[in-house]
Amino acid sequence: MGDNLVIKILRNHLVSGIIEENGSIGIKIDQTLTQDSTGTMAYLQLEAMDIGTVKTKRSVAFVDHNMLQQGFENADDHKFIQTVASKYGVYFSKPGNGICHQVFLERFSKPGETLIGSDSHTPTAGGVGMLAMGAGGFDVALAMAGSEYNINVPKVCKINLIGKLNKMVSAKDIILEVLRRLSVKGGVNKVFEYGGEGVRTLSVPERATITNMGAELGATTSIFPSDERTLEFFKAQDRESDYIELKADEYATYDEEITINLNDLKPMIAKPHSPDNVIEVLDISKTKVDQVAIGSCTNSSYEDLMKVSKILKGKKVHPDVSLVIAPGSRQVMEMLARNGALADIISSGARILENSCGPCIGMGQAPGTDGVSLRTFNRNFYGRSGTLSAKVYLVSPETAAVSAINGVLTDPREMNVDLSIDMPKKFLIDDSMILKPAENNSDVIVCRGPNIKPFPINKPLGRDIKGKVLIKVQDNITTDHIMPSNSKLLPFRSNIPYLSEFCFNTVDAEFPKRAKENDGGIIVAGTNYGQGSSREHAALAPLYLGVKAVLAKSFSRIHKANLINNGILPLEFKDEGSYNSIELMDEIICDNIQDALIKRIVKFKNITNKSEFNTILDLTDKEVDIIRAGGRLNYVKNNS
Ligand code: MIC
Ligand code: SF4
Repeated sequence: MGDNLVIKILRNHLVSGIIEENGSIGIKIDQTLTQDSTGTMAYLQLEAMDIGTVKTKRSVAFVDHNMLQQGFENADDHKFIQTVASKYGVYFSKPGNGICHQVFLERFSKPGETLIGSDSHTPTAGGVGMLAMGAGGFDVALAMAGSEYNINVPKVCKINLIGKLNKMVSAKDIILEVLRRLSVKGGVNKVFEYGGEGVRTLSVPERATITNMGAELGATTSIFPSDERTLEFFKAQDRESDYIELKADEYATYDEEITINLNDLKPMIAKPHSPDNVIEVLDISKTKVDQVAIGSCTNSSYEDLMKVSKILKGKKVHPDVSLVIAPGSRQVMEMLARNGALADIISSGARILENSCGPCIGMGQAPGTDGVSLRTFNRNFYGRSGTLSAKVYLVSPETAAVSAINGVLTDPREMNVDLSIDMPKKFLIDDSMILKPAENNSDVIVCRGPNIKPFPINKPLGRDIKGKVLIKVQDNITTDHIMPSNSKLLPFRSNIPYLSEFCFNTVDAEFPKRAKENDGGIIVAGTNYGQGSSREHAALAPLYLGVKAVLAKSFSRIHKANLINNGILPLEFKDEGSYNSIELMDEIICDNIQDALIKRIVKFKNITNKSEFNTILDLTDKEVDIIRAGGRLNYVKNNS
């Protein structure tokens, strides 16, 4: 018997706890990343901790989300992040340098190291054998301050890849197949470790597509071994010295194992409005398409866009289709420009966007009314595109490009193009848009625009928890439902009072008003509550509106941590009947919450319908103390 790769990395980074089933551990974090839409808040929290410069091996701040500068807000936030990064010892990747995950993979990733990022797609770096996890901004700020990162010991599931992909079938189809089999909650408390002979048929960018979208499984992270293909990538990035070989022991054991035969895979598609709503492209081919969008941290690598350019070369985008393309990084864009591929793309009639998240986060390119949009992205949650009536489908770059030409959804295997690419032995290396932190940080003045408002801080927990049920929602509610993002709202990520007016906007626009009129209250939800984005704002806005507890059938990992960090109780229903017994605006009370914290069972009385029910508080002792203190900042201050 031997160790799998995940256990090896965890063991090398273990700071507290024991690696055992259902255990909770603290690990050392080597690197952190932030992006601008969660970063402003993370750096405000870092400042509030008052720790001097960061204690990690390397921390990087990216600007890639809030790129449209329709008013002063985003530009001010970029300046805040640039100056605060410089002051606290953090590298700064300027707007225009690319999407955080793509640039991190190219320039900073390191096999065997740990990374947390204030973005749920941080696992992208698992493509080179990093143990990379998404986290709330506060947890990232704490890691920068040198604290351990706490996680539940995950189950390790091996995904055994055998065979080789057929022509026009791609890495995106592999992860869509995994999502089809396991669903958006199939990965909760698991790490997916890829292995088997099929691994070596996949390049690093292909592996990164898979680990990136592993986030949609609700997984803690996903990881590939680091092998000769990884070395190839590091050599091309002129970072051979960052490479080490990493693999599982020969007789490594796993908690679960799944096999995917790559030879059998077909082009796949996720239908609206969930990434696990997956079928074969052929099943709905000929659906009329209005918009095609290629890019995002899932599919914007040099390799992806070279394939797209080969498909588009000498052809024209269908007259009824708007094709938009956003390369993942400046490195990718410049290489395409220099080798002529960009000219082929432009000549086809594609619209070129800047190297950023763009339409993936609703920063422009919202589809028209009832529009059908095919996207190479990772999320198609309701309303995320900016158009509530739009139908967003997730596909591979091959399917997207071929469909853009035909004007209807097309199985790319219908087109006969040679997509083999000679990968350059050396990528174009120019790190001039990555700014080093100041050598003398006392010289740096942090610029703070007027849109940056203080963030809400909870009060220590009292004797009871009492309130009205302000909203009752179903299963799989995403943080996009709780705290929507689009080009109009994203500029206010550092202004919680304003943002909170839009909390649950696409589900129930009356929620903020109801919360204010009732002096806060309780949220009731189904399974997998808070899946998707890591945005802490989905906890901060409810906190600002006075939410004291969320009662759900189950929680997503990152959102649960965000609730705890903000002192909001995450409670799990014991049975379906309890969930069913509660109605909107019922008044519920637990009159001895302090005692309940010790027992980990919280008993509620429903004053409105005179019933009772129990909920479970599945927290570690430290998390209970954080809740008692009224959130992480109070806890850190009390314990320093
Ligand atoms: C996303 O893809 O949903 C985002 C926007 O990148 C988020 C971060 C955010 O909400 O700012 C994420 O994935 O964590
Ligand atoms: Fe950006 Fe979209 Fe990736 Fe989120 S999923 S980091 S919005 S490209």
